[in-house]
Amino acid sequence: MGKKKIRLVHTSDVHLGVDWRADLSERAFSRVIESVGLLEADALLVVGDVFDHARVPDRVLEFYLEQIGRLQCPVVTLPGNHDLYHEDSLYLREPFLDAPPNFCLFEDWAGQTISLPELGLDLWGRAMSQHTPEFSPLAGMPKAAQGHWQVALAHGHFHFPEDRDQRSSPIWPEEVADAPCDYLALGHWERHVEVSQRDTVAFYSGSPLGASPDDEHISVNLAELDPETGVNVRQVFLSLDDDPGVHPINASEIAAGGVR
Ligand SMILES: [Mn+2]
Repeated sequence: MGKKKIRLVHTSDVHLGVDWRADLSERAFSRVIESVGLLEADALLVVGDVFDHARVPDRVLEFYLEQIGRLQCPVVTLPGNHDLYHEDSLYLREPFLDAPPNFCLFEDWAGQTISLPELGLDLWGRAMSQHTPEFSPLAGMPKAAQGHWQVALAHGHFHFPEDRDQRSSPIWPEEVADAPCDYLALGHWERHVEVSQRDTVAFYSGSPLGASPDDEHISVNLAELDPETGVNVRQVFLSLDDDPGVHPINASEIAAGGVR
């Protein structure tokens, strides 16, 4: 069977539980959840730093899971450096025992594939236990299975060729170029940035609010994987208010001040 056309919403760095604007980060994530339906996406990818720190109260964990429970489609979460996966990880706390069935989490430090056979999609990522220069988010990515899309999730710092400083969780241009995936969904940076190399399409989504030119919109990445036209990724903005009639808009409309 050949690949089919699928659409993925990609977000990261939501920082739920952040002290200085906890309410806003929750509203933003709730709009990310609604974007999945508005954009008719097949799955939601949350690429690290969902939570701002490991001591967020259970209420914040419950909020995240409740929001995921609003969707029918898979929601795949990769731990980041603010919400590490280790023995004391917040992902091992009680609320996660009651996670909705569509909640999927990368838990393997060496890397694991989460397969969504109904979409012909394999998702690969490594759970981060330590944010250090030695942790290599892309190391060990397997070859794509024939007839499946392979999308990789990675939370780390992309080093442009001219970068000289050694940062934690590094992602190098050559690694991206050689990565055997159709789309590399990145997290860790606040803003939306494309870092595609050769044939590998790679984007940071930016945080829902951090990539926005104001605090009245959120943005997400919409990745469309089409067997005929290839992989197309664009940044989509939505109004932060929950008027059910709002429709996705684009950045230039916001820049022009034409959207309320
Ligand atoms: Mn991060």
